[in-house]
Amino acid sequence: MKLTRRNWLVAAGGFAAAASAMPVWARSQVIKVSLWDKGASSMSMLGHGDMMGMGMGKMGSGMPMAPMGIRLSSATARAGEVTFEVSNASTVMVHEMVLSPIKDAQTPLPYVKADNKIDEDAAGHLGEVAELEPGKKGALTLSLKPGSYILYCNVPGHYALGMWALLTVTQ
Ligand SMILES: [Cu+2]
Repeated sequence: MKLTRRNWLVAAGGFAAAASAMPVWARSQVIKVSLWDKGASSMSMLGHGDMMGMGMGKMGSGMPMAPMGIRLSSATARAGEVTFEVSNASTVMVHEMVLSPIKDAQTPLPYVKADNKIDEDAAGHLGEVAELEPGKKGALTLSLKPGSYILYCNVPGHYALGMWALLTVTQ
């Protein structure tokens, strides 16, 4: 298009309208991640994670029984830059968020039973917001390809007690 003064104004006007109609996250998407637990009572369940069996492919996170979990503002994102704004909603416990790719929601993640945690290196560690004190926040920005991902807390015992959530990234 030849930019005469008149159609330049039209183009600029159109751009301004499109830009104002476009949500802020259109370029860099933001997913809010809340790391939660049921307070002091959930601490008594630590060490029983294996018995509880709330890891992926077993019982879903967010089940009423789970004493802790990860809540996402969106379980899907478009491929590209994604910013995870992570807040530890706990009043008593340190939590963190680690991101790994997964094949599907049934294949178990590599788990180190002795440590009661995921083998992050074997799972494929894409990034993390490590060990947030209660009430603290952190952020992580990654460029994600289409596929399935899992976000989990790898503080010993927490994954098995339900601290994980799935994220699907689409084209
Ligand atoms: Cu945790």
